Amino acid sequence: MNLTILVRHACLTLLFGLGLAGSQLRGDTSSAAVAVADDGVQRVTLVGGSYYFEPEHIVVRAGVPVELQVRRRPGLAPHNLVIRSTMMGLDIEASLDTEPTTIRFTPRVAGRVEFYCDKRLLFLPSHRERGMVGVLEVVE
Ligand SMILES: [Cu+2]
Repeated sequence: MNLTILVRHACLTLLFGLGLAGSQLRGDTSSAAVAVADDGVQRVTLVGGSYYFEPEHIVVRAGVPVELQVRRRPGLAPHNLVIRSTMMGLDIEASLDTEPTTIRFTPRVAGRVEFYCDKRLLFLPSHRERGMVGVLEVVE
């Protein structure tokens, strides 16, 4: 009897552990370390939806041109992309369409900056507050 309870507990622990591992894996796929192409450009695709960015973590190199291809998932909610960092020399604000648009920039220095959607409906929380936010990480 006691053994049955013990085994059941072990099974639940295992399932819980697997569940955590699963969410960890999902988090990993949402991160993109961008490779430098033969022509010296770092190309990455960023998709916005209600209310997330995919990937939500982008890693690029400082001093190397970036081509960010952005679009949004179909839907009624308007979305945009804002990336602002005086230090990195970034001042980007672009509305997202279902058709891809290319944004070009070269981050000057290493660091981390949040990218987000600043849309909001009336008095409701902004899309950024609802989770439409990610991190652009610039490394040397
Ligand atoms: Cu939005």
